[in-house]
Amino acid sequence: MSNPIVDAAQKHPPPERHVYTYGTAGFRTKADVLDSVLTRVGLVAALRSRKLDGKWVGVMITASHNPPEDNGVKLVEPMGDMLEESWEVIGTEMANQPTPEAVLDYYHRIAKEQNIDLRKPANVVVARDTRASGARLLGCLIDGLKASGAEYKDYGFLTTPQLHYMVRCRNTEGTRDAYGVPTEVGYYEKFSTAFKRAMNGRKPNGHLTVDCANGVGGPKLNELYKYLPSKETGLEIFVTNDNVIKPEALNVDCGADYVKTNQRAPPSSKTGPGDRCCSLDGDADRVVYYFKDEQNVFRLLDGDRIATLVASFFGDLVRTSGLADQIKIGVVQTAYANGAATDYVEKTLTLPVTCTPTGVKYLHHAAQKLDIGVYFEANGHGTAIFSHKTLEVIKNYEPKSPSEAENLETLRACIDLINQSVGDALSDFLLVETVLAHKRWGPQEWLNTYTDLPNRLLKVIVNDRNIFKTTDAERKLTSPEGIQPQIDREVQKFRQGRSFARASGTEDAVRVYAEAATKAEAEDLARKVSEIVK
Ligand code: 16G
Ligand code: ZN
Repeated sequence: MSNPIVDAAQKHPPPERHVYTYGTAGFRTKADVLDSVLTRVGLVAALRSRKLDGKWVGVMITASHNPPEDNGVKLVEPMGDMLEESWEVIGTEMANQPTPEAVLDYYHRIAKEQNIDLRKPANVVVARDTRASGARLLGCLIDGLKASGAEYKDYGFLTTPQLHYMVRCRNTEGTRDAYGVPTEVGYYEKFSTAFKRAMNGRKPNGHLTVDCANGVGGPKLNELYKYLPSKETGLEIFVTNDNVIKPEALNVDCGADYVKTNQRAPPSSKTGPGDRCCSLDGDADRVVYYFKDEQNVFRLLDGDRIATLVASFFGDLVRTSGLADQIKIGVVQTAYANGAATDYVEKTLTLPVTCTPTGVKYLHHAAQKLDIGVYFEANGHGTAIFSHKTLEVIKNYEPKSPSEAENLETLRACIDLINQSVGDALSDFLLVETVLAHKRWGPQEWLNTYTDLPNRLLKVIVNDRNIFKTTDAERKLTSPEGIQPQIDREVQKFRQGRSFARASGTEDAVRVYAEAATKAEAEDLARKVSEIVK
């Protein structure tokens, strides 16, 4: 007798001898080997939703900043968090089941082990970025969802953070924690209204050029911008690289990853000195700023800079609203954060810094432990989140003066302006524009807050990257044995030297980061450490 799950798995068989891993950003690889994975992710999503009593879970089809021929898929928890770690293992095991019958057996095994009642409803929200393979992969996913009897809501094209937003909205609808209206219009209205409130009559100083990586962020920004008419807000945005009709242009010579990795503006950029620019990545969950200075030199304002800017702004707002005794702010970084940024937060802003391993979920979890947690990876992934207690404090506080009242109102508006479910390039750049307008800063004043230590990132191809194990938030290697003492000895020879090596979670390589007092020393240190690792 035929079984719908066996049939679906049969319809989308895996290629031979391919091993899949649910990594830091879900499954991600060449799109043409992902059909079977998508069908099985549909099954896992249904199980996960049933495990959580039918709450909505999300499935996003995207490969972010990867080249156009790649694709990927990741699962989103009911409040918009990344999938719980034990379920990443389930995802991996499901993807690697050899036969349709094994898929069915595994499905039932998980249901049994996890005490999942398969008669319960399952609810899944799905969306995708603009990749050419997206439509086909969506079909594979839906076959899996249907086979497991899940209800699903397909939002079509969304940015990754919009999908996270929809999931959170759907699960909080009608409750005290209602996050918003789970529609695209609801998203635009929420963030544009919050921006206007947060600006409170201020106007941005000059225009902003936004490079959308030729990804889904382009059309979505154009839509959002309709809710922020420049006549009313003073926000003048030039949207560039927003061509999604040509999917082969995605992330090519543009986007946040290009800018951060090459430390230069996209070749198509035509901006002049002092013009503010920012670049999103292919699914709009990352943003970095940059500009050309008076000498026409490219200057990057990366995730570290956004974190310091935002943390300093919240520090001011909390103080000037009269809440400094009740709310503590902290910054969460990874080992890639420039030493000068860490120093600036600790010594100038006098705020505590936590360091976590690479990957949004680690930063997010660490930030959840703080009253206000500002977290950003240097590459531009990040946001700020407010604890439940902090939200209550801010909601209930009675200001003692007109100036406290005004600052409190700005703080309240910022809570709505920030996508609390995940780092969101669109919401992040509106926040940066807000802070710059309040501080009356241009990009040069922002850059002047501290001077980055020269640094170098290298990719080292090794025989087996899995032998590289780290501790101390990836800052030290525990395996292979004997390597860390050699790195330490090298580092000591350099002024302001710091270096670490870690296995990439997304590529078959080890990454080596080094910083030191001068560019030449940073390069030299990175090279020496790479030699040790090889
Ligand atoms: C993934 C992570 C990103 C991290 C990157 C590191 C998410 C959503 N994305 O793209 O945060 O910076 O991996 O890549 O968590 P690596 O391990 O290859 O250096
Ligand atoms: Zn991304």
